Amino acid sequence: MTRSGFIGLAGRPNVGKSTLANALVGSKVAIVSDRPQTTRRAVRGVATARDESWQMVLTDLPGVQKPRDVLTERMQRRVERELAESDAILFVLNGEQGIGPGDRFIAAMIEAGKPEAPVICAVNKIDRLKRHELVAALAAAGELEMVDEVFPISARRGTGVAELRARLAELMPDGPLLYPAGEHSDLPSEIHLAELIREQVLRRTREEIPHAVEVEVESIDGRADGIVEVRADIWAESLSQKKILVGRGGRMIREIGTAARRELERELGSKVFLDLRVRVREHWRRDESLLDRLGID
Ligand SMILES: Nc1nc2c(ncn2[C@@H]2O[C@H](COP(=O)(O)OP(=O)(O)OP(=O)(O)O)[C@@H](O)[C@H]2O)c(=O)[nH]1
Ligand SMILES: [Mg+2]
Repeated sequence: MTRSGFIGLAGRPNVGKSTLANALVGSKVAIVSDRPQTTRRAVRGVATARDESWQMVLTDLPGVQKPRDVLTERMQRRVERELAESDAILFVLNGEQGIGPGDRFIAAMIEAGKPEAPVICAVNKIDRLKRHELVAALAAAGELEMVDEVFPISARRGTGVAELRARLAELMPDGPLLYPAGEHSDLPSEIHLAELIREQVLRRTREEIPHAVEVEVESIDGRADGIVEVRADIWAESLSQKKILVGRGGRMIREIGTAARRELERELGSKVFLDLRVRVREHWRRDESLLDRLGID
């Protein structure tokens, strides 16, 4: 008999949920950046045992914070729905920062949403902690009433990830494998490639720009010469943002394009021609039909 199930990742923005999802899956399913609210869409990452005795489907979710607009409202509702349907909840804390009001808000949300699912707490970024700080962080996590077990980890370095994965696998209910064993993610390739481009934008921009930018891949075409042609638009919400993204003499967009092309080549395993344009689309974050099309629900 095999075991399989769903695990929802919850936690404040920037605590390392996507880094952890990638580490548990063993493949890059979600983009990572040091800008808060990097993740906008729920991404399912699939981890399967080598002997195919279990499978867990990890749903990497946007970091929870107070909704500001239609985009963040949608993100929040999705988190609540996903957690309600999970077989186990992985609650991620930033061990560096202690437990704050944001963490308590999420703890209350988990408790209200699905009290019967086991809640595993991962205290992340322990690579940054001194021994006594680690002890204090683990004790604080253990005091949260809804938390059943606590695991110290460094998602970035991989410390403690194997132990956490083994425990999560034990918590999966009996059931058939839900995805083919070689599959790591459920994202359509247009969206995954758009995310890889957006990751490069996030790395190079600050303040309101990371929140204002969205990327849409228009087409992916394999040419006869083996090169894959990818056309994509980067949207800004204003002309001044567009100017920053293009940069003086087009320098910024060239840098983004070169870095993104390398990422796409690694992902697709072939040479890529990337045609990248910056466009202005005012208030896209409030445009419900557009958010639908982008798969942000
Ligand atoms: N030092 C250290 N940094 C980490 C670790 N895990 C993640 N980070 C960094 O923390 C930042 C945020 O990581 P993400 O994985 O994007 O965080 P997230 O929780 O998915 O953030 P949102 O999608 O915005 O909610 C990135 O700069 C990561 O490299 C870790 O174990 N140690
Ligand atoms: Mg994330």
